[in-house]
Amino acid sequence: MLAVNKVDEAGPVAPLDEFYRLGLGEPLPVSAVTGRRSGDLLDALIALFDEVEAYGPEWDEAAIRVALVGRPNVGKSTLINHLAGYQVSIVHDRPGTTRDPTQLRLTWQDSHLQFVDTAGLRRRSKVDDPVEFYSTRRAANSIDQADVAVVLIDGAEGWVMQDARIMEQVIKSGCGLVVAINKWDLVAESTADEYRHELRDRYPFLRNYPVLCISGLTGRRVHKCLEVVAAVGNKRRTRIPTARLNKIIQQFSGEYLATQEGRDIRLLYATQHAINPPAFTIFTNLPRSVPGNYRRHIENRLRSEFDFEGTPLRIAWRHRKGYREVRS
Ligand SMILES: Nc1nc2c(ncn2[C@@H]2O[C@H](COP(=O)(O)OP(=O)(O)O)[C@@H](O)[C@H]2O)c(=O)[nH]1
Ligand SMILES: [Mg+2]
Repeated sequence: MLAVNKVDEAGPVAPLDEFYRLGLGEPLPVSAVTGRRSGDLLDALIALFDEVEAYGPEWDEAAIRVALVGRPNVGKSTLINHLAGYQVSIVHDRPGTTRDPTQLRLTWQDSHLQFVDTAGLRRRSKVDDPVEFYSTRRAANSIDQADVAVVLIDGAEGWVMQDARIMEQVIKSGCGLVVAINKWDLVAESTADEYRHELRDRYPFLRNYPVLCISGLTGRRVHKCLEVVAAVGNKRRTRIPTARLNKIIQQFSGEYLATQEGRDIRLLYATQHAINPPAFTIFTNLPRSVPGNYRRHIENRLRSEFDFEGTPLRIAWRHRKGYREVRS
C-alpha cells in the first residue's frame, strides 16, 4: 500500500499523478498530524487482509478437516506426501519452504479426511518478514477452521516451548488435537512409552489427547494416526441425547455440593448446545459458585462417559432457579 502523507489541507486532494507513476498502486493521501483520511487508509488495509484470508484452504464441508501443524522442519510436508503417495508439496530441509497450505483429500475406512499442510508456526518475534507473517497467519487460520490438528513434534530433536505453545493454541481454538512425535525412525523404538510419559508429565493438559510416535518418512504408525484422527473427528460431531446426558447429571446431583458460605449448589439439568467441539450447558441455581475442581470433575466424567479423547469440551454454566423445598 502506498500512503502519501502530509496532505493536511481540507478540500479536494491535490493531484497525485506523480505518486501513481511509482507503480505501487493507488496512492492514499493521508495526514498523520490531523488524522485526515486515516479511516480510508484503515478500510483499504482491512480489504487487503480479506485478500490474504482468501488464500486459505478451500474446505470440503462433508470432510473432517485436518490441519498439519508444527514448527518448520518437523516433517509436515513429508507426512502429507506419504499420505498422498506422491509428491504434492515441496520437501526441503531448509526451514520455511512451505509457503502455502497444500491440500489432500482421502477416504479412510468410512471417513472423508481433508488434510492441509500449513506453513510452520513461529514465535511472534520471528515473523517480521511479511511473507512469513501472512503464512503464519494462514497457519493459525487453518487451525481455527480445522476439526482436528495434528501437531507434529520432532522426535529426534526433542520438544521445545514452541511446541507446547502450538498445542495450547490448538486446544484454545476448540480444535481437536492429536500429537504426533515424528521422525521416530531415528529414535530407539523401545523408548516410545517413556517419551510419551515424559511429555504428558511435562504438559499435563495433554492428558486428554492422544500422543503417537510416527515416522512420516517410513510410514511407521501413520495408519494408526489416520485411525485416531478419524475417530477424534467423528466423535466431535456426535450429539449426546439429552436423556443420557441428564442421567449423568442426576448422578452428580446426588452428591452434596455447597458454596464456601454453605449454600447448596444444585445441578438441575444439562443440554448439548453444539457439536464440533462438543459444547454443553449445565443449569444450576448458583452458576458462579461451582468450584473449579468440581467443574473439572464433571468435565472428566463427560469425557470418560462419552469417550471424548482428543477434543476440547466447552461447558457453560447457566442460572436456573432451583426447585424450592417445601418445608413443613
Ligand atoms: N528421518 C526422518 N526424517 C524426516 C521425517 N519427516 C521429515 N523428515 C526430514 O525432515 C526435513 C524437513 O521435512 P519437511 O517435511 O520439509 O518439514 P516441514 O517443514 O514441517 O514441512 C526433511 O529433510 C525431511 O526429509 C521422518 O519421519 N524421519
Ligand atoms: Mg513443509
